[in-house]
Amino acid sequence: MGVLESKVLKGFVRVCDDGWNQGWHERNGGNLTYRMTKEEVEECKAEFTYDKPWVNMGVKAENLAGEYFMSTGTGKYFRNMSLAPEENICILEINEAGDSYRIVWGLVNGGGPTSEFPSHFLNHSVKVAETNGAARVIYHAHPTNIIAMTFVLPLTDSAFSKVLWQSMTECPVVFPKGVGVVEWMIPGGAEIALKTSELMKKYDAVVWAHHGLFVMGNDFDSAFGLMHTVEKSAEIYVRMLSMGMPMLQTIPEERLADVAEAYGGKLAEDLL
Ligand code: 2HA
Ligand code: ZN
Repeated sequence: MGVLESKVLKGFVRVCDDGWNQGWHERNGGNLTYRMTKEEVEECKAEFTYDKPWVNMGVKAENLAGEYFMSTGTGKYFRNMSLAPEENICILEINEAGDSYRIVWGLVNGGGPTSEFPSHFLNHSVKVAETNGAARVIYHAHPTNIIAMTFVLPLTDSAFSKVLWQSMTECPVVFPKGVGVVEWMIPGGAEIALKTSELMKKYDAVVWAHHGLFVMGNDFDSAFGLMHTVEKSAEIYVRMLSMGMPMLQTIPEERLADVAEAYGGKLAEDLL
């Protein structure tokens, strides 16, 4: 079976289509990376070529040496992914030092992986260590309401976590650890990558002020679901503020931990 017929590519492209349909990916906004399993690499390997040059990433993660990643291409549009995956997506091999990649499949008309690959790569490294290898997906999108919130709330982990937990009852269950917040920074480089990966040691979702959201997941469903849940909660909060009526009631702060606990989770109460 070839890459285009593989289940993993279909799952990858489905996230891109779903994100586009949610309105989170204007123009070339957003990016997605997936760390392939050994079995998936074996399944696709017949189509890999090893003649492209190694590219140094400016960041290093020894625990990702020799891994293979599927990545959206830099400058590519999410709305086009499903039309021509081989033009818009690539598979990368990481070298033995864990500091360079080479393209082994895809991007047939040229190009490279997402400009945010350094951020994705360091976040993968943090999450692989934390989850003992279970974590596979890093997803970045530009959801409208979470971005809007970064103009009116203090840019702190506690302010965002509390508002998001209180705006929809599912939230303390879905992300009991809360969310991290990175102040406005220039996207695409090592600096924002390091800052984000520091926060990813504590959280599975990190807000980039005036830009978007980064999430991790063990699989496509959990990464997409986390993005969707955070943005849905942000949307409810923004709509509530937009009604021009005073807030009469909300989920009691002192009960947030009980919601998480009812579903087996533990709320990061230090954020309250
Ligand atoms: O891929 O979203 O953060 C474009 C971006 C950069
Ligand atoms: Zn972005």
